[in-house]
Amino acid sequence: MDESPAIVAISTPPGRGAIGIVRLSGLKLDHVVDRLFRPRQSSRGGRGLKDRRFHVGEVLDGNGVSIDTGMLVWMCAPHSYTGEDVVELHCHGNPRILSAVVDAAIRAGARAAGPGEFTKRAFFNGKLDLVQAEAVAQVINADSERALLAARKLLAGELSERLETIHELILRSLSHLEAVINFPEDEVEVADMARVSEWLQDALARTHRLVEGYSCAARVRDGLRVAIFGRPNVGKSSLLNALTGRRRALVSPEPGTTRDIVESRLELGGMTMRFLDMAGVRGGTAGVEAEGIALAWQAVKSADLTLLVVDASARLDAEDAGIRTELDASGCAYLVVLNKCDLGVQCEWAEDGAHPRVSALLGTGLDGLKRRLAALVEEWDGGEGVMLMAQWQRDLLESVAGELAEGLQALRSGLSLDAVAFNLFEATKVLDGILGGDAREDVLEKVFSSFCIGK
Ligand SMILES: Nc1nc2c(ncn2[C@@H]2O[C@H](COP(=O)(O)OP(=O)(O)OP(=O)(O)O)[C@@H](O)[C@H]2O)c(=O)[nH]1
Ligand SMILES: [Mg+2]
Repeated sequence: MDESPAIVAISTPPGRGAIGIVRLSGLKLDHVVDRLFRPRQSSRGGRGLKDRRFHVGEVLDGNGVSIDTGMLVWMCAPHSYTGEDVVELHCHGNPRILSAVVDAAIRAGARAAGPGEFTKRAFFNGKLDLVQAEAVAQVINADSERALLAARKLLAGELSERLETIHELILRSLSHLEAVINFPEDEVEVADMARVSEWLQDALARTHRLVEGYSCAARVRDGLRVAIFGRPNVGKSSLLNALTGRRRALVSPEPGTTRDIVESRLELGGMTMRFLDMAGVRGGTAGVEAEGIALAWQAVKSADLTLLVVDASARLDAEDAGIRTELDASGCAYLVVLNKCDLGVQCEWAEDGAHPRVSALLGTGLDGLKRRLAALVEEWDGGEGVMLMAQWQRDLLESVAGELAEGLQALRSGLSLDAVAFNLFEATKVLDGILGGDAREDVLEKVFSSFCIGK
């Protein structure tokens, strides 16, 4: 990015705060800073602004008039986030002040930054690879403890390292193959080809592990979908409200109250749970209620877990049993929750003592239910090895796996080594694309368009 002009953006969130930060990046920022900032005499010390030090002074409008008293820190190229000169102006966190500073910077020759443009420059200047650039957005957007941890692993380069290991195994195989292709007269040991095959199998297994971890990663990032399901009037909406501590869904003694799906979130066991309340299921319905029931079944089938709520104060209803049979048949993971226990427990399912007993009305038993749910999180999390991939990364890795499998197949069936080498070469190209060595415009667009301005 030779002729990249200086860019400027507000880097703190919209609204008021104790401080607000305006950030600039450019190849040389001296001329912009001269017009934007006048250090206090004492802070100038006769030696000008120093690299990586805070300086107190007046933030100027570009014509020498003060907008605010604030602080400036200057990070000289190349040791900065973007690899260019980076300057941060820390002002009072009033949106008027901050936008006046941005205007002043623009008058002094900078231009307004687009979404993710600082990180894009960091990427182009080799400060981060594309996987890490994507991770920056994930770190900012993570909304649970586990999502944040996973995003930080990406930013620290754990996924990049794994991809590089795969890349390395393929390159090693390729260079072996090329040697054989170019010097066929040198007797090649059969053992050599066996080693190539081992490397490729290792690469394929590693790729598969990453691809398979995607669904866990998506759950860690987006939250678990937990459907609250059951007959009408058993207290599903009451349970949604009680669990999440918000009055999100309407509650009434009238069966058939809820029709649409209502979502409310809560972090449990470090993971976001997206509780979904829905219409109660019963036979003989028509119209909007029947539509609501169809929606509910759909949601249950795509949920990670279902809470099958029953009214424990009454004998079991044939409809409860019917719903449970259907859940069993469809292979959905579910947990029976006995509600309305404050009215006494009559329900046959309570006899084995295995199911959580709650009263959504009084709030009793909810801690126990939350502990059960939090314990389940470990099952969904996928453990240490799971990498928080974006879908486009997963898709590209699938094509790496495809090329590797084809290459291995060709090697085993004794096809020409050129054919094998071709597959391996394709696989390395795709891996380069993921890491950004050979990034396509559409991939860059995907990564950086999800950023906020100022990052
Ligand atoms: N005693 C008692 N009443 C409850 C409890 N939970 C819910 N209720 C009452 O049961 C009635 C139905 O509650 P809702 O939460 O609307 O039930 P629902 O399952 O969402 O019903 P639909 O939306 O019609 O399917 C309301 O009158 C609630 O106050 C509970 O734990 N104990
Ligand atoms: Mg309801």
